[in-house]
Amino acid sequence: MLIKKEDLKKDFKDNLITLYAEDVSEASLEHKYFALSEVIKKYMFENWMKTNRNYSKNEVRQVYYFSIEFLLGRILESNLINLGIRDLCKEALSEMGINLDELCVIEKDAGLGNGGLGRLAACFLDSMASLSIPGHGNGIRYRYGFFDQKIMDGYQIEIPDNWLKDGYVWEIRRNEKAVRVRFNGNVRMVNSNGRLRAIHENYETVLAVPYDIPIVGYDGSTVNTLRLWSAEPMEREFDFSSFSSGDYTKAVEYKYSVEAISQVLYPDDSSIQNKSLRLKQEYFFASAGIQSILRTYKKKGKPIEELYRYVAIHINDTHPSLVIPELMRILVDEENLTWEKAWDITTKVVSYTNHTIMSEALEKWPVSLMMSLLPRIYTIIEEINRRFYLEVKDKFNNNWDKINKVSIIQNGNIMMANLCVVGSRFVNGVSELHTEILKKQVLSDLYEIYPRKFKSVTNGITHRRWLLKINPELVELINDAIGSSWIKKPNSLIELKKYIKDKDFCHEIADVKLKNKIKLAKYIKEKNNIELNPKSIFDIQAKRFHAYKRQLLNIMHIMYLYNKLKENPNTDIIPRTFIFSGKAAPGYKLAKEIIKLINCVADKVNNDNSVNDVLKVVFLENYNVSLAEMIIPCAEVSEQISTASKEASGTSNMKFMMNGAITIGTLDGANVEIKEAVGDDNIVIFGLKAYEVLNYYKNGGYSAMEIYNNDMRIHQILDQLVNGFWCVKESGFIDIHEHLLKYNDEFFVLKDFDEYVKAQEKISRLYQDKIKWNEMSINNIANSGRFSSDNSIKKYAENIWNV
Ligand code: 26V
Repeated sequence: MLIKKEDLKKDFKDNLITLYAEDVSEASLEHKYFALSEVIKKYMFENWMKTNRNYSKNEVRQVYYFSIEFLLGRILESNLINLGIRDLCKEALSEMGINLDELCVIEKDAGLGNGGLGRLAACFLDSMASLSIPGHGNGIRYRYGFFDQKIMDGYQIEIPDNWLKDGYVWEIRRNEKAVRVRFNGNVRMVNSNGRLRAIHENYETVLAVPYDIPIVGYDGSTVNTLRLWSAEPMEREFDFSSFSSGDYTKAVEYKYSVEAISQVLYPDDSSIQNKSLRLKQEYFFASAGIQSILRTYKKKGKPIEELYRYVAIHINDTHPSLVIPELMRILVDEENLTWEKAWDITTKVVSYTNHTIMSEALEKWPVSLMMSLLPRIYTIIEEINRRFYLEVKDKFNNNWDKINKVSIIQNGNIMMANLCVVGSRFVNGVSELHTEILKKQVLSDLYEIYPRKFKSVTNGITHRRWLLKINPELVELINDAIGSSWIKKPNSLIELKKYIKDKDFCHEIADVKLKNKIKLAKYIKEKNNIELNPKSIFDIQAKRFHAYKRQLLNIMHIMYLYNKLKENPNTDIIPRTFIFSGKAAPGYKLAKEIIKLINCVADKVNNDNSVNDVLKVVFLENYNVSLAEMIIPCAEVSEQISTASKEASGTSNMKFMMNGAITIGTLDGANVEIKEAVGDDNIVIFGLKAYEVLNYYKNGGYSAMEIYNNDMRIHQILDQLVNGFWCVKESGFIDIHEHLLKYNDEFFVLKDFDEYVKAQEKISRLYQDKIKWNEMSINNIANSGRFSSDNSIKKYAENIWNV
C-alpha cells in the first residue's frame, strides 16, 4: 500500500475533527497522538483483512503462541517503522508544526509482562509477522499491567498501572467472538452407547471476550493477530432483577469474582504457587484460546482428525499448559474422538518451551485445588498420568525413584513441566547451556524417555525495535558503511567487521555513543538530580531484581571501590557511572533490601566530594520497555553476572551488545553463545562455571564464612552492611547479611567476588585504550545479528512447528 504524505496529513486532520472537533492548532498532544494512531491503524487494517482472508482461504498451518505475558511496550513508532513510513510521517507532522517524538511518548507502555519471558513473546510476534509466518499470540488482557515502581527514601513502592485509563487505540473488541469458560461444579461419568461419558454439572460460566491487536510485520504486508481475552460475567447470571429476590449482593459478588480473572498481572514471586486466581487465569486463556482455534479450524470444513496438519500450538513456559487437557477434553467430550486418537492429535499439535531451572519457579498445583476448580480437567490429567505410568513402569524396570520423578502427579501436586513434556511434540530450552542442564539435570529422566523431543532454540530480540528504533544515529552510521540490507537480513551486520580497523569509523562509533550518553545524563539530571560525567564509563545493569541475577555482587564491588578510595584517595580509577534499573516482586524482601542498599550507597557516594569525580551510582526507577529503549544505547558495559546455571538465557545481554556495549559476565545462559560469537577478546568473562555451581549444590563444600574470614575487603563490606555505615538511620541490611553468611550465600556472591573485581579492573584497562575499546564495540555490533529473534523464529518454524 503506497501512502502519500498529503493523504496522511489529510487523514490526520480529518481524524482530529471527527474525534475531537478540533484543528491542529487547538488539539492537545494526547489528541494528536490518538488522531495519528487512528490514521496508522487504518493503514494497517487493509493488510490485516487481506492477511486474514488469505489465511482462511489457503491451507496454511497456523501457529498459535500461548503466553500469559506479552510485554509490548509502545507500538506506534514500531508500527510506523514496519509500515515503512516513519520518515514520511515525521515529515508530514513537522510540516504541520508537530514533533513525532512528542506524540510517541504519549502512548502508555502495554506492560503485560514481568520481564524477559513476556518481552520474548513480543519480539517473537514481531519476527513471525516480519517473516510472513502465520503466527498469532494468545493471552490475557489485564486491566492492570505490571506495577509502576516509585522509589521513596530509597525503598521500592508499587503503584497500580492503570494503562487502559484513556483507552487503548490498537485493540478491537470482538463481542461476536466471545466464548464460554467453565469453572467449578462436579463431574459425573455416565455410560452412553458403551462409551464412558463425562458430564460436567453445576459449573459457573465466565464469558471470555477477545480483544484483537494487529501485529504488522516489517514491510507491512503480513498483519497477524494478538488476541487477548477479557473475563466478563454472563449477563444471565449477573441479573440485577435478582435484586428483588434478595440475591443482589450475590450477583455483585459473582460479577467481581469473574472480572478478577483478567484484572491484574501477577508480579512473579515465590507466592504465586497455590493462588487459585492464578490457576483460573491460566485455564481461562488456555480454554478460550483453544475454543477459538477450533472454531476457526472448523470453518475450513476439514475433519477434526486432521487438526495437526493445520494448527501448531506453542506454550510459553508452563503457564498455558492446561491447553493440553483442554484440547483433550474438547476432542473427547465434544468431538467424540477416542482417547487414543485425541492424544495422538494433541501431542502432534502442542510444543513447549521451558524458561527456568529454578525449582521455586517450576509450577505445581495441588490436586485438591485442581479438582475443585477444574473437575473435568483434573480427571483428564489423572488419566494422562495413569496411561503415562503404564508406559514408563516397564521402561524404568519398576525403579520407583525414577518413576516418581517423571510422574505428573506427585505427593498431591500436579507437576506442570512434566505434563508439558509428556503432552508435547517438542520441548526446548532457551539457550544451549540451558537445554543441556534440562537434559542432564532438571528433566533428565524425561529426557531418557523422550530423547528426540528435546531441542535447543536460543532466544533472540527483534533488531527492528532494539536497534533500528532506539538508536537512529548508530543506524545511520551502519547504513552508510554497509547499506541497509541487515534490516531484512540481520546476519549481514557481520559486514561491519570490515570496519573494525577503520579509524574514522571507530571515532564515529564513539561519537554516537557519547551523544547517547549525554542525552541520558540530561534525563538523569532532570529525574534524579545527579550530575554525570558523560566521559565516564557507563556501566549498566538493567533487569528484574532477583538474588540469582546478583545485583548484590555489582553493588558490593562499588562499595569496595568506595572503601579503597577513602583509604587511599590517590587510587587511580577510571571514572565510572554505575546505573541500575529494575523492579523487585512486591513480596520479595531480599530483592527489595538490595534496591534500598543500592540507593543508600548511591546517596553516600554521589554526595561525597572526595570520590564523586570518579564514581557515580544511579538507580533509575520504573524500568520498563520504554526506559530500556532509552538506556540501552548508552551502555558501554553490560552487566550479565548471574550465578552460572541460573539464567536460562537472558535477553538484555543481546540488546546491549547489539548497541555496542561490552559484556562483563559469567558463562551463563546466552552469554556463552555471545562469547562464542564475539570471541574471547571482545567480552570479559569471570566466575564459577555452571558445572562447578551445580556440583557445589550437589556435594556441598562451599563456605561463605571462610571467605568472609579470609578476604578483608569482603569482611569490611559485610560489616558495613550492619553497622550503619551506609544508612545511619537504618537498622542495617540484616537480611542481606544473613543471606550471605548465616545462610551460606546461595548464589556464590562471595565466591565470585575476587574474580569479578579483577574482571572490572580488566574493563577499566581496556577502556583506557580507546581504539581497542571501539574495535571491541564494533565487533559486538557486527556479531549481534545472530541474536535477532528472526533467527530464533526460523528455527522454531523449521524444527518445531513445521511451517
Ligand atoms: C521466576 C521465579 C519466581 C520465584 C522465585 C524464583 C524465580 C526465578 C525465575 C523466575 C522466572 C520464570 C520464567 C522466566 O521468566 N524465565 C526467563 O525467561 C527469559 C526468556 O526465555 C530468559 O531470558 C530468562 O533467562 C529467564 O529467567
